[in-house]
Amino acid sequence: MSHPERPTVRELPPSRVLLVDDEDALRRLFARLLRSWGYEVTEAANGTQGLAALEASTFDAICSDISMPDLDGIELLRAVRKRDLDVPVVLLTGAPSIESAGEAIRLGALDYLVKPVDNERLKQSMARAVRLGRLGRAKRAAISESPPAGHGAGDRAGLEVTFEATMRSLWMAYQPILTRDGALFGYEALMRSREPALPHPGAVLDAAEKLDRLEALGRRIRALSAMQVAGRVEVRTLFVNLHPRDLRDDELLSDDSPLRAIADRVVLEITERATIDKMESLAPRIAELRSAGYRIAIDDLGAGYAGLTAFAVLEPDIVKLDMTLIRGLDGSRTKQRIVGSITDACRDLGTLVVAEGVETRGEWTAVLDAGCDLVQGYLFAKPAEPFPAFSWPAPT
Ligand code: G
Ligand code: MN
Repeated sequence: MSHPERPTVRELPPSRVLLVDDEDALRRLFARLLRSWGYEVTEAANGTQGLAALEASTFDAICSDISMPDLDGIELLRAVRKRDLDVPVVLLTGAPSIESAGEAIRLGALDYLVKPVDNERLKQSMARAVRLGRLGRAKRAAISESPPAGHGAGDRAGLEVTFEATMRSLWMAYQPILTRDGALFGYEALMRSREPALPHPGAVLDAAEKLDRLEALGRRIRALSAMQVAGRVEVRTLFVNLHPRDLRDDELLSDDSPLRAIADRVVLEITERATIDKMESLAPRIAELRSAGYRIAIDDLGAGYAGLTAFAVLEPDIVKLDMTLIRGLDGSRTKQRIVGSITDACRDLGTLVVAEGVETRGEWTAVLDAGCDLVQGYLFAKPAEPFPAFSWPAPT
């Protein structure tokens, strides 16, 4: 039979507090208080004893007097920080001074209380100290048990290591883009990572942005895809995604650039999501890229930005409709109207329209009805290692 009073939450062991004060009577009083609040207390009569206790075991928090002979509270705090211990320290003083308060803050004391200390104030202060101390311990335990990836994005050094591993593990997936008749038009190159800590392209881009490595990432992506496509003459057209930052990289135009060497087969995809600001200043750059032989596509058209700025400035050779417009196109009159008017406008301008993210036969039929020139999506082929085959199912 189970015990009805058994607690459902696992009980934590009592938090451990190191109490340092050279006045015996006062120390005993504080110790009694701390124990009455449920802490396990170790007493030290001065800073040197306190330091010895810290070397012998771990504590969740320290409560220390400041003025003590030999090693005082500030010196103790300094010694603690020098040992890389981030245990929270609450300082008590009978003789407050601006100097000691300033030094306490600089060394990261959690609190600075003036004697006679209000019990309730001390109780709150110690509760906070112990909570933080426990958190610090849990974090250190988690870090020491997990590989560098576990350090999380907050740890720059860890992120750098992970990012370098990602750069080495980078590979390009390709997804076919097909004509209305099911002929191969080209492939879109899509960045993929084998690094478990940064598995998604979005996470790789975020890390590159945080580390200011977007340029290196973009160059690697372009070099890899250019290398894989250069010798494959059957790949007539290669679609490459550019981060808005890549537009500024002169490498795209350099004679040594592997992509530039095949520029007349390359369509640069510029996402509508990010280029909306400073669009005008892009115009000269786009012109340069065009004269180098590249074609330009607007990616993710209709992803939420209603304006036509991107269209007017880029004068794209190709537009790629955002997947959200394609999803359920067969069932939505509104989406059909939007897609239909885009394809009408593009026909007049001589711009080809790609329907991206076609997943079902129904969507496919609707895409053809709406007048899209090119199709891409899981229905035909998922992105895969170079160069995936595709299927051409009979439309419904
Ligand atoms: O932003 P951009 O349009 O470049 O993103 C293309 C992404 O869409 C790729 O990561 C690719 O894997 C994914 N994708 C390609 N085809 C489909 C599809 O049919 N359905 C869905 N949900 N995603 C797709
Ligand atoms: Mn794209």
